[in-house]
Amino acid sequence: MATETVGSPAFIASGNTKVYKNFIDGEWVESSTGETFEDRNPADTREVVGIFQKSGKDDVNAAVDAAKRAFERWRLVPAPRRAELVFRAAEMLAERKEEYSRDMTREMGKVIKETRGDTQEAIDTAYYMAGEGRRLFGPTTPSELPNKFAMAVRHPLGVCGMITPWNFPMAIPSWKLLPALVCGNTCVIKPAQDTPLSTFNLVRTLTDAGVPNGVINVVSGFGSSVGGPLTEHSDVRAISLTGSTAVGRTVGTTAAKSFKHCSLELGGKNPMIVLDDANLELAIEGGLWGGFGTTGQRCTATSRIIVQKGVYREFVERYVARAKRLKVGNGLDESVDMGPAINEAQLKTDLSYVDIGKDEGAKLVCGGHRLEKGEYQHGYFMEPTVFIDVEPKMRIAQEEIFGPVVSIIACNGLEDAIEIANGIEYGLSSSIYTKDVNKAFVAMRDLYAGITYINAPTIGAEVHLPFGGTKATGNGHREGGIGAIDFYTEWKSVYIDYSDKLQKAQIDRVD
Ligand code: UN1
Repeated sequence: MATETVGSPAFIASGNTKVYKNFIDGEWVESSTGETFEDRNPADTREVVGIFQKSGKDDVNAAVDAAKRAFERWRLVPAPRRAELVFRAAEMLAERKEEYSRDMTREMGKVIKETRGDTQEAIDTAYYMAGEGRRLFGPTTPSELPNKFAMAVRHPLGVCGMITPWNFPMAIPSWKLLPALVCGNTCVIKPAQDTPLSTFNLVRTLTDAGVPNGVINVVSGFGSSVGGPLTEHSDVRAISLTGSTAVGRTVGTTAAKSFKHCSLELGGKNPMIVLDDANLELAIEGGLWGGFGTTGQRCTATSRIIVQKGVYREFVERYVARAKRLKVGNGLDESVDMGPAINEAQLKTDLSYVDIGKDEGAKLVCGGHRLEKGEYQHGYFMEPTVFIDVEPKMRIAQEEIFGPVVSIIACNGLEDAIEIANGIEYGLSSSIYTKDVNKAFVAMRDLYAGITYINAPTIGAEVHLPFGGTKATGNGHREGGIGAIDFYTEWKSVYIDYSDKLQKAQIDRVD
């Protein structure tokens, strides 16, 4: 097991609470600012899960310098060898899965079943990317000239900066770190300030598996003092951010100034269409899981359900009855369906959208309140909330809330549903419930989003397929699958002339 004893270099004990350090050049170090911040349990804010370094620009600079030096060695380690370390980390993560999942529920709040899934997603990514170490294929192709050979090879970029969110505290860091490592890059990661422990757990596992000093560096802290300097740093060649569309706009603009590769995975307002011929029970179950799983705090959350008029009343009645029965509570209790919001600011946002929805004239039929009594008094809990008779242009149907608030919209049929589904600024995930194969294929073609599910809700992406979206959801890159390898490498075309003559490509041609 990975349980640390007090006196570990990774942290020092302060009473019952561990003070975690930054990880730079293979050393656990305190931040140059001398300041720290607390990682508290959102289900019970009396519990401090850990104390972390509140780092600044000097820490970012030290981490980037270390990563830059390490790159000179790491890029020369053969890719299959780099991948073996990632494979070993997968095996170790699998052994540590329960411990790390419990840590994650304590720092993030989502229920233990889901944090086990999050850790599993990092394990899956590690096994998948370990395999890529023996591929990293590039094309070879005939040259247009005699006695000349042509091929394209993948090269690493150098130092890659990563800024990760709190909703998938281990899975999303793994989507970024593991392909970057296999491709031969070195990394500086800034974990979300609400959930740094899970990133530390992942990085410690990679280090235990043998990833050398300086190849991965962790600098904890806040966006302005860590994320900003990382994005601006001239030695950082790529930035990968998962976060809000507003932050993405800033990071993208800043990264563009120094021509960094930049991957942005941003907001969503994901529609699930339910047609008259759908298996209604399946759609209800899917809509509950997609809407209230992770307390609605997924970029892929099913935040809009668009239901055809023939089944609208029945769907609403049964969906709401089930939503009312969901058990809210501390995610470490296996019987709980939905944990708290991540923090007070998020809870306030969620509740503010309840007022917005009511003011806009949508009908609140479930939830809408903070839960504050008894077992809830020390956490950021809220009832699963459902609005019905929502108009497509209302703010609750347009804006990403990132909480347990579902908007149900009536539609006339497939065409109308697709128009409503696409009528937002985002394009991450989408779904349709129908038994009609023709309608399913039309939806696959016409839903303008990076992901479409048929007869499943908008969540549940697998790591070997592209993950990302259209419009304000991103800037055209995809995580997961081969897209990640594309992002963390750049092409070099190589021409080898064995003719012993000067050959001039297009110039030599005689028509
Ligand atoms: C997210 O929505 O923020 O697709 C990430 C899923 C997970 C990842 C979601 N594998 O549900």
